[in-house]
Amino acid sequence: MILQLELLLHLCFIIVLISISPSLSLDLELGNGDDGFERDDFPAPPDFVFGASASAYQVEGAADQDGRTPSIWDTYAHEGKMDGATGDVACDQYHKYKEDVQLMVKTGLEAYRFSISWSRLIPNGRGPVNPKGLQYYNNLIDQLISNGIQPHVTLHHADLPQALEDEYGGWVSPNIVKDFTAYANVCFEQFGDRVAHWTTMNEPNVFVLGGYDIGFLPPQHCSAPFGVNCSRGNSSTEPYLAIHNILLSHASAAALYKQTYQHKQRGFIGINVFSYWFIPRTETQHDQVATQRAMDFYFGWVVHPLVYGDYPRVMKKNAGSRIPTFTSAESAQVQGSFDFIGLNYYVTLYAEDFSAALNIQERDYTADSAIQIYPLDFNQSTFEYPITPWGMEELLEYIKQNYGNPPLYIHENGQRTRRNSSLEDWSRIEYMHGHIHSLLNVIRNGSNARGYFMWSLLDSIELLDGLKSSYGLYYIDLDDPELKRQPKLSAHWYSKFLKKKNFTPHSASDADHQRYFSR
Ligand code: IFM
Repeated sequence: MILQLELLLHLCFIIVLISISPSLSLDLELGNGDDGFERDDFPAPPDFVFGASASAYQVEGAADQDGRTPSIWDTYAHEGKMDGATGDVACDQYHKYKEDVQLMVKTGLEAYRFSISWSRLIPNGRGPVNPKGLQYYNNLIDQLISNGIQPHVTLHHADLPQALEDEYGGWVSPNIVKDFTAYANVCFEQFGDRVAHWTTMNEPNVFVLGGYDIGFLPPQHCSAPFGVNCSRGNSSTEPYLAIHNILLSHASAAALYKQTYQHKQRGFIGINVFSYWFIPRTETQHDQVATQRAMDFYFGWVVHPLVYGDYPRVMKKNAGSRIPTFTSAESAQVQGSFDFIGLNYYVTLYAEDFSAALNIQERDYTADSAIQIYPLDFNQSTFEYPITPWGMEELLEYIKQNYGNPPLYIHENGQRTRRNSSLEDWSRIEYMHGHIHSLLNVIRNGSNARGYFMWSLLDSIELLDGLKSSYGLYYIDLDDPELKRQPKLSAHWYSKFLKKKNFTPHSASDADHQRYFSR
């Protein structure tokens, strides 16, 4: 009782302090206390880095400047599909990169993960390199390095050049392998003397499902009844075809890097995958089997071929002849074609058996998976993700046990809040605090994790909903012509942590913390 009263008084005290002076309260609340872990508990850079992530279309802007041509996201956004938002200006990092690097320094970031806009570097996807595009990425990389921030570069973050989509249908054509490899070659050749961490693709499983099955994301391929309002596509076959060509493109670029560049540039190449962690909706045998199937369909679709040279058995069984077969040469090239796996983890979901879907003659990927998924908290009225770091622990343990414990980066992890909501983003602090603590637990348990990148440095254009949500450490009012960056509480908190001070996110109760760390 006394303890509760003390806690209540303490919380009131914090609220009063926050309303009087945000910076004063920050120093008091984020700089004190000891919750049992700090930056130095993790390996030091370069063995382990903390950073933040972003992607070209979401932050760069300057969409039609200096020779850049449209990507499939420009087309989609200009058709009004992103709530009226476009990446035409976005956060204008193209012009404000120096300012943004200074924000990173101020925050204490050790690494910055960004992507290259293919159609800025090689307009039209193939052919001559755009000198101004080259100059921009050279400038950004140099700026990062001269400020002691490690660049981690993604080659493809959902923004395929529109020209390649128009010419041969992009990822559904095998022609893409040659063009992607040529693009990767330019990047390795031009930037590889300074960039040591290359990721070929960002979460292909998400952009393929959105773009080729349900068809609500670019390039909007789909077929009824699985997706509607698409002018082309085949939801039963194209998602499988697209992932196949993505894996072959990744493997081809990785082979090129390993054969031609790695020995002199001493870098690493990997691929990124999005994954939920799943738990069975009920304790029935059916739901338990469905939960494993969910992991095979989400995570295994991309990672199984990389580790074992083929798709998970259950995917081949359920998709039959619709999932392409690797020739033995392709399988050999794909298997082992990575130095690390990048993981985008946000939340844990329930999986429920839905084997009835397998009785339907014509199926898409979702029907083939024969599962239904649900959020953990059915009553959740807020926009924010339930905080489930224990799911990330279990996912990393699963990868360790089933996929040979590869070197791994958490490439994306972050809390979603409503755009233009409070700068006092306690839920983001609680979210990051919980996940970073969980990461430490799994590292202590032998997981081969090498870094943590929060999503995202800035409130950028959100690919999934345009202007509804934001993930940034720094708030930007996208209507402000100056696009001023303003730190949220989470930026201060991350900074305190990275600068090796102890911290305690006092807005969560001890009970909350207990809840985050165990199921
Ligand atoms: O903003 C996206 C990002 O582009 C890809 N991963 C998920 C993020 C949040 O939705």
